Amino acid sequence: MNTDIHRALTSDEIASYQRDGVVMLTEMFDGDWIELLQAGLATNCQKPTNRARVWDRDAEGHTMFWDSQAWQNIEQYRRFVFNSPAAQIAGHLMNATTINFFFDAVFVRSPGCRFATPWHQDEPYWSVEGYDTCTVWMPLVPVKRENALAYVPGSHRLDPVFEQYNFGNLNPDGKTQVDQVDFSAIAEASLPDIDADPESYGVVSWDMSPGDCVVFNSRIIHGGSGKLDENRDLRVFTTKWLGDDVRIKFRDCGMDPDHSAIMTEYGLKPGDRPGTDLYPMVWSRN
Ligand SMILES: O=C(O)CCC(=O)C(=O)O
Repeated sequence: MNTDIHRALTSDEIASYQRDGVVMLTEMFDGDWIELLQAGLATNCQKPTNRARVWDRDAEGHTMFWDSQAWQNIEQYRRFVFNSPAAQIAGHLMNATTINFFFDAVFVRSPGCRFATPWHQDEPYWSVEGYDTCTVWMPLVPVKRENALAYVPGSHRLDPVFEQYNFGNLNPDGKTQVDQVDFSAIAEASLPDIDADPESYGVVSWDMSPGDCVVFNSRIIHGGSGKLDENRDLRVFTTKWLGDDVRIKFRDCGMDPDHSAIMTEYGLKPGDRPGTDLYPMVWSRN
């Protein structure tokens, strides 16, 4: 298994990430990493964490399953977090001195699932704050551009606090203990209506194969994905990474996922640099 970066990032790729807040990188992970993650995901789906839930179940039984922070229980995820090139890729794109791991999340759509993820940013929901946060989004099966996650380039630099979707609403089984957010008291603007005119927002997405990844700044507006043909599923593994300016923040509007309780248990408080075994430092420039 190749633990080194599979190929050097080009200066154009780094510039695209810095300018647009998103870049698609082809052939960054060799087949061994994909097989490892596929095995990990199979275990994860059989033994979900207590955070897991179905986000959507339609009348025909198509589902979208989500889980998060399973890496401590799933050996394959742990190996990926500590040994794969993902942290190094994040470090180079964010021009970081150190990279800490934040958490994993999986998005599993059954064949024919039409569910599209609502447009949103990530970082405003999180129990941390910082510009240098990113996600590595990896499909473990081939995905067509129209079914892959989509992004609004440059939107990571928008200033307003947006009124955003409460993902706690995605819960057809009525599972309790779901993280809730309510941005209404702090929102300065509505989230733009991207679907009304995707072209005018310059929305991008890509055809992707296993081994490719999209890295996106956690403040970029992203959504879509899904709308699958009956013979296509979509299994996505994501990891979230923290660069230099990130600090713990507990938000009055709620957090999703809300790590405030476990952070407190680990002695982390607002203003601290995320660390400890919960958010291990995985890469440093030296
Ligand atoms: O893949 C998806 O549908 C959603 C992914 C997402 O929103 C994320 O990783 O932040």
